Amino acid sequence: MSASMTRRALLSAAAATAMMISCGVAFAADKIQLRMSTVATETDQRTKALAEVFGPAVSEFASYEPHYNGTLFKQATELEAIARGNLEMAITSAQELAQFVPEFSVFSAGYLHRDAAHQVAVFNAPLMEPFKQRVEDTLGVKLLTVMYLGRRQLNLRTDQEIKTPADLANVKLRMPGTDAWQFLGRALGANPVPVAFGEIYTALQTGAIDGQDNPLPTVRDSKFYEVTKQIVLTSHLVDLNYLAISKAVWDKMTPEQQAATQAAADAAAETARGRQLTLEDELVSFMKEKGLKVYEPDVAAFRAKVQADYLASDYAKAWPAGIVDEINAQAK
Ligand code: KDO
Repeated sequence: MSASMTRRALLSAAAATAMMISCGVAFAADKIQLRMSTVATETDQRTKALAEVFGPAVSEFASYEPHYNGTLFKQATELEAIARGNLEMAITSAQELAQFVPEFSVFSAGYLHRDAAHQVAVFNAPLMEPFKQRVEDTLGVKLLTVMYLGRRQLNLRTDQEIKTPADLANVKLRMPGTDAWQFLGRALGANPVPVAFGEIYTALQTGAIDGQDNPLPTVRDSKFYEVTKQIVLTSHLVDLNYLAISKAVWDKMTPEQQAATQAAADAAAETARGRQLTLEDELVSFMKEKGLKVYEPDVAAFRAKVQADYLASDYAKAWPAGIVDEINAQAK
């Protein structure tokens, strides 16, 4: 091959590459950017399902860009970020929404949702429509789907056996930072301490807190079992998160794109729910193998105190009349 032919070939290859790159850039720029911020890890079942199921399903028209471990926005600041147009998507919670739409605190109440199926039934029931509408009107946030986090259990670094709420009287229990979370900690009988999710491990390790509460898959994923001694199976909150998207971004989508985004969100949530439920069943033996004590306390005593505290609280004053009965009626 002559030198000039090699040069011509190289030049045309370079030109083709440049064209591909510029097309690619133009193509990417045409796509809807969906930055998703969460404090969850990359190995959490929900974020994994979003990356595996949601991202690919919308990839023709949107670029799904997840940011984990609170690196883009800190815990509980994501909703404001969406409201201000600085973020497109987040995994949020009823406790966070309650800061802006007080009646959402009903979905943060302990011993209310029975299980994962109950969460889905409630989210899709007509009773949920005014809640979703208020979030759209107040924050410009659309709640796409409900994600199952799991049954929250107490996970302590102390040895003392916990039977009833009275046994938690002097326990410094880490709860997430918002008021609705702190209230749950007090309703359990503990002394709640606000700590961001990403700081729990160190706080347990150093003894800044006596314990934390999260579902077993989270205890394993974030390795809290390494720095704790026991798990008390209170199941005090069948916890949920919502996948949230900016309403402004949603409104710019075509009806076909909206339908695809909705279906992708539901499919990812369904995948994650199945995996999370399987893990919850398996992880009791995992925790025991790791040397933790795992046992049931007097759950009826916890349920009675927690439910009574919620019903007597200021939160309950913001709940629409009859809503607890309507939520209960969605349970199978
Ligand atoms: C937590 O901070 O304990 C919590 O479980 C609260 C949930 O609402 C959710 O934010 C969750 O953290 C993260 O998704 C990490 O699992």
